Amino acid sequence: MRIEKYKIDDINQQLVDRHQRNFTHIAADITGLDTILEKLGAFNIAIPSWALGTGGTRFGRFSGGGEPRSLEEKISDVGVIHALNRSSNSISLHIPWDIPENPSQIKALAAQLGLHFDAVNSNTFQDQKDQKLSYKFGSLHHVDKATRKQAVDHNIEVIKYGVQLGSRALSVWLADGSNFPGQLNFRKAFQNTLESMEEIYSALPEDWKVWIEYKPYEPNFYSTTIGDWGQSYLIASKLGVKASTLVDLGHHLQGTNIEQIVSLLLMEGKLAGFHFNDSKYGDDDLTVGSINPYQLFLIFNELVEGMDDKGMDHATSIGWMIDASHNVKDPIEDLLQSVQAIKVAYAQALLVDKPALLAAQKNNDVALAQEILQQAYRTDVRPLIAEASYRSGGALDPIATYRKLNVREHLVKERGLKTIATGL
Ligand code: RM4
Ligand code: MN
Ligand code: MN
Repeated sequence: MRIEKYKIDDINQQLVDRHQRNFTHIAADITGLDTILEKLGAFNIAIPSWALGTGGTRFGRFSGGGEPRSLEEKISDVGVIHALNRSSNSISLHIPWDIPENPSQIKALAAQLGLHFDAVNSNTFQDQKDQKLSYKFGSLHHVDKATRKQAVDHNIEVIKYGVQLGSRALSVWLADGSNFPGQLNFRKAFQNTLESMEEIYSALPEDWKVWIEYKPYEPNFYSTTIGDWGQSYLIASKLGVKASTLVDLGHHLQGTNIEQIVSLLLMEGKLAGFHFNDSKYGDDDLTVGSINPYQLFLIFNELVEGMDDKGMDHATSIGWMIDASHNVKDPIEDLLQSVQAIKVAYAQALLVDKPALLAAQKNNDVALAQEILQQAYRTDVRPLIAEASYRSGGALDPIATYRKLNVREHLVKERGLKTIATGL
């Protein structure tokens, strides 16, 4: 399904007076308003192909209606999201959940909707049908060389798909680890992983990057071979300039200071980008900003400060992606909420009075430093996001517009009530 622009414009007309009042109110207090709106307009967040169907838990999956049944339909759903918010102009594929049978056709379809392909994700955490060797005891770290090679070859194949689609990065997340003390020799597991990654690294095209994700536990509960940012960073720095560390917000133990990790990775030029989501307990993959929006703001505060310090372009220097999966919400609404939450945090970070914060830090004025951050955090920046979206031809209120246009009802008519989505 495609949303024609005039339909969005019609609904915007109904909302625009109220929006103008709110926007004028906040705009009056903002210095550099146009630059902020331009930055917000340029900021896009990639949508993962696996988030467009209703997710499940290990106990079951309750499918929603009108879910995409093919890669083409997933791309079409990202097209819907992008038409509404003008901030989701790319899609990230997970191979083999989404094998592009005809890459040039897929690429053309995406281009028609103003979309391109973000990082491609490999998958060596599940055994696929007809797979020769099992990943039960790991993939790139496996004790058996032939199994490692199979996993390396898979990653190289994923790069090949990515090249055909115009992607520029391979994202690697490994489930490799152990469940019990004694199961694994940590050093050997690490060395094997490094060697395997070296082979993958040498297959990267000139202008490609490899992003290495870490995660402390699950599915393994005693050790994970790339379990934290230090281990990812170690591999990334041994590999070279094309390798860096990907931060998935849900992949930290409770209480971890993620913003500090982000700040240092950025300082070292080793921050690949993000998998945004939110969590209460672990890798919950909840809607971004639904549990701890202040943490998200603090992360963006470090990002903006760190990127500005290095003269990096906010929109394009690192990878921005959502990695979430839901079992109770309409996935499109959920993704619209996630993108909105990311943009809110970004806008708030842009509002932080940097010179004042620097001065407060210099004077050890702790109370003032907190005031400055919270002044920005407590500003209702939603009219800024709406204005940026409006100026780019998007909806003032993407979710309200999605509902008014009965998009899900149309999708159910088109695709049926019960569909089996691929992937998660
Ligand atoms: C993992 C990790 C990966 C994602 C899979 C589906 O926990 O976050 O990025 O590809 O889940
Ligand atoms: Mn992830
Ligand atoms: Mn995850």
